Amino acid sequence: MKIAVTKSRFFIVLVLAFTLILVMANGSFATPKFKFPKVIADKNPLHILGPAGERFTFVKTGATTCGKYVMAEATVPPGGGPLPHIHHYTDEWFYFPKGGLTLEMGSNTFPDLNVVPGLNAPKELLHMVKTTRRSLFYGPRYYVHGFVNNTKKPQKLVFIWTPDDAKVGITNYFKEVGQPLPDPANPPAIDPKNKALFVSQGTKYGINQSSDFYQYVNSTDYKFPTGDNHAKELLALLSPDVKGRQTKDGVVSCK
Ligand SMILES: [Cu+2]
Repeated sequence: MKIAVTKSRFFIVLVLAFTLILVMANGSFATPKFKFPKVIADKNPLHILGPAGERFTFVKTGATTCGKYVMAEATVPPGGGPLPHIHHYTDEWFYFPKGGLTLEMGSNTFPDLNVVPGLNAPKELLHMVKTTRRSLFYGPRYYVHGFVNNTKKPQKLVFIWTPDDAKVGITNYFKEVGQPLPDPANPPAIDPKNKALFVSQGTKYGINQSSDFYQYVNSTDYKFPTGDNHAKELLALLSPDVKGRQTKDGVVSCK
């Protein structure tokens, strides 16, 4: 009997070790595929070229979601993506329809806008993951995070930030630091002036934005934490814009 128990324990340990090896070799954790709901876009959505190269289409903003969230679809060119940064006022979801992008996330929180890793706090170890098709990730406020397109072709990404306050929301941040994008298929070259604004204007919107990859970071690994992606909360947040509660002009009545 004792031998049988010992054998089964040994077998469980063997399976766990084998799974861990597979996960580490692959460099990414398998995430359940997320079915992104069809959100009814605002009419004449705002197009902005982000200083990190993202071609944003702001499908919804705080102006039409009662300040609850902003949703942007983005195309990220090869090499594009923001350097590590921290949000203090907003939580963020990242949805990767085709995968392809590499997401980065630290494990410690930095709840004070004036306490910055590498400046007056220890630098962060950043965990990376090569995202897969239809994966959804949640990035709560106060964590160092970023992403990069390490592939040779443009990659898609959908962002949701919550809330989107009229004064300090993400929409206004990108309006101030980005460039107008009249034709998303033909983006202009990124102006260094906008890259500088991206960093210098961040704190006004509750964002610490680094200007160098290793400014907040001391090292990286591929041990991305398998946390809750808060899919249920995201679906609840988006639901007023999925189930047809809009008025004719697409604006939800905000009471
Ligand atoms: Cu972010």
